[in-house]
Formats: sequence, C-alpha cells, structure tokens
Amino acid sequence: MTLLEELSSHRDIVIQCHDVPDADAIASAFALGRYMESRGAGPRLVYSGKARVSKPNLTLMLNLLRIPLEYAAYVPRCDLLVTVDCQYGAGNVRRFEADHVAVFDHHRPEIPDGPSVVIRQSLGSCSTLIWSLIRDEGFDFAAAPGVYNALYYGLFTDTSNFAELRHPLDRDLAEFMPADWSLIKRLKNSTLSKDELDVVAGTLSSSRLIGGIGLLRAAPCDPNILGFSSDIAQQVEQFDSCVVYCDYLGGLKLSVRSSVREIMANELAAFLTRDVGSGGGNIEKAGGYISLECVGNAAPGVSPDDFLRSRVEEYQNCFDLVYCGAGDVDFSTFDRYRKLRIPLGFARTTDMFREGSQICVRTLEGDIDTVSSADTYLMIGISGEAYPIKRDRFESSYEVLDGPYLAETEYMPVASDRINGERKNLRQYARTCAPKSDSFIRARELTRATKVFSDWDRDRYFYGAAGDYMAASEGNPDDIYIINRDIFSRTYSRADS
Ligand SMILES: [Mn+2]
Repeated sequence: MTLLEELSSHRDIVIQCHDVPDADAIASAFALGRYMESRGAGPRLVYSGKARVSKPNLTLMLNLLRIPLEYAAYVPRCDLLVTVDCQYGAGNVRRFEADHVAVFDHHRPEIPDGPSVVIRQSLGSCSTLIWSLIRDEGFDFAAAPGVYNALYYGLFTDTSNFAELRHPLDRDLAEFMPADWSLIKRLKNSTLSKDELDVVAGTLSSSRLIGGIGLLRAAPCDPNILGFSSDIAQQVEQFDSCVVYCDYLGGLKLSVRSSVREIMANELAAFLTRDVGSGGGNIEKAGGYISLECVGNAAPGVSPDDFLRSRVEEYQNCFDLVYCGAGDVDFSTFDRYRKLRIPLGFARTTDMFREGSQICVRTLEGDIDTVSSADTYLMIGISGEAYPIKRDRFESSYEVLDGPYLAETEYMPVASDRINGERKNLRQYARTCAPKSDSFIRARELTRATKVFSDWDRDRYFYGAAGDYMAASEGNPDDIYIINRDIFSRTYSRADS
C-alpha cells in the first residue's frame, strides 16, 4: 500500500494549511482532499491562526474553485492530521492533537523524518509535491480540472509567476495540461493590496549598490511581492543583477535577477545560500532561502543582513573568468587523465522524434534545447545529467555496449517536442555505452571558483567551485569545460603524460 492509500484509509481526517495560508497551501490541501475523496475518505480542510484569509486573490480562489477550506480556532482530537506546505509542530502552524500525523512540505526540514513525513526542499512549491504524488496514484485530473488549476496557481504564486521554477518536476506541473488561463489571469491581477504597494515602494527606496549588484530589503511580504519588486529593480541600469530579500519563516527569502552574461541568476542564488539554505531558478530569474539558524551556526554573532551583504561582496571578488578560444589557459601544463570505462547512457534523437523536430531536454540542471537529427545523440551521465553530443564525436569517444540502460537517478531526463508537446522519457530509449579505452583529457583542480565561457552557448557559462576540475579533451584545447569534483573522481583516473 502506498503512503497516500494508507493515509486515505483513516476514519477521521483533517488536512491543515499553515496559519495565514497562501495559494500554495490552499491548493495542496484542496488537491490532497479531493484525492482522498476519490479513495472514499471525507477529510476536513482547515487553517487556524490569528487571522482569516483576506487577500483578494485568495478569497477569489476559494470561491471560484469552490474550495471548502474552513477557519478553525480549535480542532478536536482527530484520527489523522495532515499538514501541507508546513510541518506539524513548527511555528507557523497552530498545533492540534491527533492520533496520527502526516506532513507534506517543501521548506527546510524542522522536524524529525518519519514514515509519514514527506519534505522535498528542492521543489518550488508544495503543490508540485502533491501533484506528483497523486498523479503517480492515477488521480484523474481531466475529470477535476479545478484541482489542476489550483495546483497550477499554487506553483505560480510560490515561484514569482513561474520565473523561479527550480526543479524539473515544477516545470512538469506547469506544462501537465492546459490551465484555465482566464481564471489564472483574474487571480494574478488581484494580488496587490494598497499595503503591499507600500511595501514595494519601501523596498525600492532601500536600494544599495554593492559592486555591480543591487541589494534591496523588503518588509515581510508575500513571495509574489518580492518577485515583483525584483523585476522592477532589474531594470535599473547600474545593477548588473539584483537581490531583493525579506524576513520569511525563520530566515530570509531571496529573489534574484540578472541582466549580464557574467552572472547567471540561478548560480548567484545558489552561491548566496550555499550551506545555509537553498537557491535556484533560471539564468535570468531565481529565488532562494537562507535559514537564520544555519547563519547562526556558520557565522556566530553576525546578523543575517550582514551575512547576506558579505556574501554579495564575496561573490564579486572570488571568480576567475575564462573565455574559450582566447588562449587564457595552457592545457599542455595540465595533468593527463584517462576516462574510466564506466557504463553511461545515450539515446539517438531520431529514435525518439522525427528528424528536424525542435526538442527540449529537461534535466535536473535545467532545460536544454536541440534539434532531432541523425547527427545528434543525447548522453546521460553518471548522475543523470544529460547533454547533446555530435554523432562523430560520440563514435570517436565511446563504444556501444549490449543491453538497456538501467541506472537509477533522482530525475531521469525527459525530452519533449516543442511544437506538439509529445514527451518521451529517455529511459525508454537509452542504451549503454562506455568510453573507449584511449580517451584522455587534460585537467586541473580549481583553487578558485571559475566561470568558463564557451563560444557555442552565448547565454550560459560553466561554473566550477574550488575543488572542481577544469578540463579539455586532448586535441581540443579550446573546448574547455568544468567537471564536478564528485563526478571527476568517479569517472577519471590519472594517466602518464
Ligand atoms: Mn509553499
């Protein structure tokens, strides 16, 4: 029996949102409730706390989608209490007694793990988590479009209108089926109250320029308002990029934007939150979270504002920039390494899509666009990372092995046709290959963080932290790339030069 089936078998179920619920919490409760109804249960949907829902978009959401969410000052002891978008016992959700407790959330874990605790911090919304779980149970979204619209809007609001989508599953939810866009548009244009307009004004007047990065502090506000403010700040000519932040659930919530090639917003967000939270998004827009508790451990006595400011300063001083083809690097002085014969996966794009189709490959590291052709293969690396490779390059570097590709990875890449939306999981098409025994690279461990700019992708760069490796295959010194240190130690061994 799956967890959701087991939970649905309880008699007396209450699903609880965090206090002052937002669209993500409401959508999560609604979708989980409707799933449980389809399994014969009759859960009650509640929230508690000091205030009732008053934001215009949320009142509209409850009415238009007929979501039976009740305010409950007190909930009598029940058989099963499920908290969504929050964790039972945490500070942002009133605690009620229950014989059994389950938790579904996407914030930093604050409670011990357990069989009924599902926390996925890498997801952009709790709606994504609930959607993927009930989809896997075969929930019929086509028969309940309101449930899909609610989840879609929950993700939309938690990721600044999809600008800060992080995980491939977030993107999968956003594209799962057509949403009722007239409904979403109505909700999306009812979000700003007069007080929130004042928050935006206050945020914009707080701006400071640190190096080339604008840093702005907002009063506590909805993630939406934060994203909105950072969209405006991004327009400022002097800001190469900007970071807008506010107090949020025992930490700081960050919204990051970038306007220059030398800074990718997702990588800046990851840098600022490294070891003290989490961050990600795409190259122009990203978001993140920093935990006060982690800052307290990492830098005792330093205020979170000072901590963030010093990270912004550090970011701008700690990079080497390497432009491919500029002769910056002399690879002949680098050590020589042999590629180990570890089986990897590959798929021929023309096995999956008609020749000439524009395809998008979705991976944990982001989306990659390419065109299906007999000359283009997709490689699947040791951690499930995927990238296109030209057929002649493939044939000179790898040999095809017998048998299907069976590796287990966190998210197996999915490819889709950009025009008709047809989706294919690479697992079904992948075969196994291994590097030829005579495959060598030149590589050196990085002592400083480095950004490598290639000629064939004008928008992105490879980012390497100290400890990662900068490499080029022998005979191709201008084709410089970065290899993650863990992947490097598993896939290369030192060779004689
Ligand atoms: Mn949320």
